[in-house]
Amino acid sequence: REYTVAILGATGAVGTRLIQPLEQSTIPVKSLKLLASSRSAGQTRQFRGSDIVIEEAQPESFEGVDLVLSSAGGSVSARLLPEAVKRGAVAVDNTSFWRMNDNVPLVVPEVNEQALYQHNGIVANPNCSTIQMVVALEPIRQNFGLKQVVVSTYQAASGAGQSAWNELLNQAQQHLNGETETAEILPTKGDKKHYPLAFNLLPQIDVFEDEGYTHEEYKMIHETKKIMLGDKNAPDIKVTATAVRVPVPVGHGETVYFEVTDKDGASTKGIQQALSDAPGVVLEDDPDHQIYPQPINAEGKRDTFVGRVRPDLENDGNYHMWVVSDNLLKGAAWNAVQIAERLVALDLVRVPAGSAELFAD
Ligand code: A2P
Ligand code: 11C
Repeated sequence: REYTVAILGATGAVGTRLIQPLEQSTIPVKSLKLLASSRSAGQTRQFRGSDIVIEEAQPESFEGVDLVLSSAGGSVSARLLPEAVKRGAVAVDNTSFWRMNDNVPLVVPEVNEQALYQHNGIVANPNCSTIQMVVALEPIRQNFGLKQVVVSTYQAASGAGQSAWNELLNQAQQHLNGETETAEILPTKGDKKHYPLAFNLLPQIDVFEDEGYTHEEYKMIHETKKIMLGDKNAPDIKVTATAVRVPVPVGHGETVYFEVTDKDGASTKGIQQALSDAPGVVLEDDPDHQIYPQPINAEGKRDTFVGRVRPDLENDGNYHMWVVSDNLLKGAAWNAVQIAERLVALDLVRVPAGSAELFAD
C-alpha cells in the first residue's frame, strides 16, 4: 500500500523539518500535499527532488489523504483535524490541542508504541520537553522503578516557533549594536508583557495557570503520566517541573532529578547501562574527559543525549541526570514521522468506524 500524505503547517519551524525525515522514512509516499495559511499559498518546497506548491489548508484539502502530519498551532488542529478524520485520514498532531483527550493516544514510540492500537484517527505527539524526558526516564523506570521526578528545563527559543527564534537572533544583533532589543513574542505570544531573551533567562514558558505553575510545567506533569502510565492522574509517579527559556536557538536541556523504587538494585553504573541499552538514547557521560550533552551537538540529530548521571549524596536512591535533544526533531518532527512509520508498519493507517463523531463539537 502507498500513502497520500499531507503536512499541515509546512512552512513552520517544525513543518519544514518534517520534510527530510519523511523523505528518508520507510513510509511509501505516493504523493505529498503541503498545506499552510493563505500567506504561504503558491510558494514551493522540494520533496524527493520535485517542487511541491503549498496550498491554503481547507477542510477539502484532506480529500484522498491517508496520513496528516500536523504542526500549524492548536487552533488550526482543533478546527481542521476533525475534518481530516471525517474524510478518512489519520492525523499525527504536534500541537497540544488533542493531547489530553481520552480518545487520543499520546505516543513516544520508544515508550508506549502499543497505545497506537487505540487510536481513533488522531494520534498526539507530546510536548518537546516531555518527549526527551520520558525517552530518558523509561529505561530507568523499567529497570529500577520510578517514584518521583523533579525536572528543570533549559528550553531553546525555537520551541516557541520560527518567529520566536527570529526574535532571539534579532535581539542578539540589536544588543551587540548597542540598540534596545525589540520584544514582541517571548516569553509567550499574546501575553500582556514581553521581555528580551537574548543575554537573558525567562522563567516563563506559555501562560501562568493554577498555583503559580505555567502551562508548559503542567504539560510536563500530565503528559509524562499519560505516556508512562496511561493516565494523566496516575498517582504512581510524582512529577514536578520548572520550565525556563534560555537564549539558545535549537536544543532543549533538562536537569532531571529522580528517585527510584529499587534503591538497593540501582547504581550510577546500572542506570548508565540501562540508558546506553535504550532505543533512541545516546549516553555521553565521561566527566574525566569533559564529555556531556550540549544543544549545539544535538542539533540536527534524532537521538536523546544523556550525561552527568550521578547519585544524590545525601538521599539514597535519588539521582541526577542531564538530558538534551533537538526540540524540533525528536521533540517534534522526528517523533511525528516515527509515529507515522509505526502506524504504517502496524497497518494502523485506517480510521475506525464512528471515530469522526468523537471529535465533532
Ligand atoms: P504560514 O507560514 O503560512 O503562516 P511556527 O510553529 O513556526 O510558528 O509555524 C506555524 C505554521 O502553521 C506555519 O506553517 C503557518 O503557515 C501555519 N499556519 C498558521 N496559521 C494557519 C492557518 N490558519 N491555516 C493553516 N496553516 C496555518
Ligand atoms: C516550547 N515546549 O518550547 C514548547 C513548544 O506543546 O507542542 C511545544 C509546544 C507544544 O515553547
